[in-house]
Amino acid sequence: MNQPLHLHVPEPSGRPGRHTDFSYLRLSPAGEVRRPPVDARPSHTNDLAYALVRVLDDEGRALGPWAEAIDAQLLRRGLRAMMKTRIFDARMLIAQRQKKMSFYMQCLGEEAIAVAQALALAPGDMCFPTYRQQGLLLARDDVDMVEMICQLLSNERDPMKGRQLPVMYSYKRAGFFSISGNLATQFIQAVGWGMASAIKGDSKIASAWIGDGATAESDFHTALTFAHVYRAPVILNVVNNQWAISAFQDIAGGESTTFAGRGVGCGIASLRVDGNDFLAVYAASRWAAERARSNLGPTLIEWITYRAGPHSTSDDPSKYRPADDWAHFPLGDPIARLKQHLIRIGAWSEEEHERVQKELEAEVIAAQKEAERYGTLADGHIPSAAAMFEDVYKDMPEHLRRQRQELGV
Ligand SMILES: Cc1ncc(C[n+]2csc(CCOP(=O)(O)OP(=O)(O)O)c2C)c(N)n1
Ligand SMILES: [Mg+2]
Repeated sequence: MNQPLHLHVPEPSGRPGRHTDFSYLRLSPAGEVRRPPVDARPSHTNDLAYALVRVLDDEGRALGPWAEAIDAQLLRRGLRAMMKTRIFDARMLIAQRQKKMSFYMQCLGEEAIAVAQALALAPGDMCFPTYRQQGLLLARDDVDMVEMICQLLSNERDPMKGRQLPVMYSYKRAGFFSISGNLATQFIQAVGWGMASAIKGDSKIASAWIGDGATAESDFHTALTFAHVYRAPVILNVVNNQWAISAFQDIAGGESTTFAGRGVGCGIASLRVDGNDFLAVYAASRWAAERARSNLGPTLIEWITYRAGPHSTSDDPSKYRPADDWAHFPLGDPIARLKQHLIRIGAWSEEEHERVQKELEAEVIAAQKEAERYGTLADGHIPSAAAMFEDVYKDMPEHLRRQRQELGV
């Protein structure tokens, strides 16, 4: 008899009390990976889907063909925005623990991905983010932090009127499409939006966001087919932060291949990039944006990063991975790495870092104080129940009017 068949079930090397062997990441040295011309054929990016585009080395030097001449002022803006995002997350996490809001999700360790891409896109472009791209909003100066916190607190000034989970923002004017809790829908929506932009003869592009785990949804694959066939003007971001709640990225199909490889397989130009390297994120985003804007079609970018915090305030990662895993993650901390680079080129200092940290903490605290004046979940100042009947139809139909009366609101 032949030997009995068995299935392979991927298992992470690290578990609570056992260190992760990060050699599975397959890193390339900084500066080593080539930069193809912006009009490269998708099949000519095959090697880039399995290597790792990196610019910053461990000493903070910018190396290789992806190291662009970037104005130091822009990099300082990027560092500030990442610091602000981290401070914002830390304060909101505490507010959730104080029961002022029902739920919160941090992007700790992943700040560079949203912030650098926000700086690489143009006004009018539309992002279809997940719940971990708050950096897209916090990198801008036209989104009021007070309003963002009101949404988190589900208070009387919540622009979503309590109809969305906290963190599920919506800012059309800032190119930030309403967040869907249904994973992977972002990809098909962004490809559709990009196709519509092309059908209208517009010049705006779309940017789609998805996590490693959510790529296992069929929407991901459908979006890749449409994007490839019609050469939709879209950036397809796959944020591989190694975890999908408690499921390791191998379970979604990251073992012995890459998520970027899926793109090349579908005829889409694809890059695998160090997501904790601000300069690499900025350069790769610009490359992809230029392709999209020049009718050269979509680009899939897999960002390698690490979800340093819990999945959400409802999660306890110490149950399924080593508690100190992030400290051993070989791509480090995006804020520390950009700070080191800026100090190295004489555009930042330890003193300035400390001063900006204090300034931003004061800014976030002031915004939180003001937002709390309009109520928190703890003090019951939540939107009126009457609001759930509004905005459903242009004119309220009779049956809803009756139901509202029955509720007495
Ligand atoms: C279609 C769908 N399935 C399952 C869930 C529940 N869920 C919410 S977040 C999550 C994990 C997502 O992991 P990943 O895509 O890697 O993104 P990350 O949270 O790591 O940023 C799951 C399973 C959901 N919201 N939608
Ligand atoms: Mg993930």
